[in-house]
Amino acid sequence: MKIFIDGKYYSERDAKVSVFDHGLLYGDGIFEGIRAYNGRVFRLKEHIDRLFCSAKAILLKIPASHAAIMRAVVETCRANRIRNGYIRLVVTRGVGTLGLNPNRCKRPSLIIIADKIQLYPESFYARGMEIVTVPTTRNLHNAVNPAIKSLNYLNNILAKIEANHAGCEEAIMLNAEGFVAECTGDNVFIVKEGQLFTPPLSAGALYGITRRTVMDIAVESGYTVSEPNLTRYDLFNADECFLTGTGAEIVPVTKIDGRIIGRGRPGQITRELEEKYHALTKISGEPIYQ
Ligand code: PXG
Repeated sequence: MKIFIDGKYYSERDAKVSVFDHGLLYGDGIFEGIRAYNGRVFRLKEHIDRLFCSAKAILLKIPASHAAIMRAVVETCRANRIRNGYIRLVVTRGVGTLGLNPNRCKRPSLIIIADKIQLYPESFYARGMEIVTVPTTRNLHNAVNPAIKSLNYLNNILAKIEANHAGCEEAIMLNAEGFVAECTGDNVFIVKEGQLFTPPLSAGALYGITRRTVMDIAVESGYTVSEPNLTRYDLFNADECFLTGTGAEIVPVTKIDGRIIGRGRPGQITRELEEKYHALTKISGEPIYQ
């Protein structure tokens, strides 16, 4: 595997960052998780847009232009002969001194890893997955804003551990007011009486790129999509529920906190959206090979 670090490629063994990098010392940095399908990088522009928005929010100056990062992602995929895979893009604050001061970091580091994707088990897609709500809440907007895809994911990791303790692979996180925000690495949707609902971004959800894509597909297919505040009650009484994310794509949910959702199997609208999403991933994206 060839890993891109600040303009050069390194083998897996030699791809290293300093112990003085503030990405490691303080989680001071940002990332993106992107997928390649069928020789194309899916929604690349949108991921790089979000990377720049995260950077702006944490006052990090990315040491490359939007276009240069797009090119570097495509080139790293090509260098690794990726047709279908997963790309992790990381920008750290860079090497500094012990102490929080980001001004001591001379230059941010840009890392690109293009690898295979680790997926949820096939049975989750075939039969639906069971999830739980957990005690750890989503961060407040005036703390580390949950819209920032920062390297500080400890809040989500704690929620994931809580889900694992309950025997589940994913957690529904509520915000401090008790409204549904999202999962630890996926956005959440419900279907009720033929309409789609997903929590508003103001509830503390990440501006998910799969979320946006699924909303667009649903509207094109004639469904109404709205973004009201949702409570656990709304989830329990939904006809269908599914999660969206770059890694998960669209995964049906059939049980939440012990309550069976709808008929206890993946719903019809969920299936229709899955099919349309997969069709789109096959034909859309930035070509890796000319
Ligand atoms: N919410 C959170 C908190 C996320 O981290 C999503 C929603 C879905 O967003 P996209 O844009 O992917 O539709 C994410 C993204 C991982 C991993 O290793 C998870 C994500 C991204 C990359 C890697 O589990 N989730």
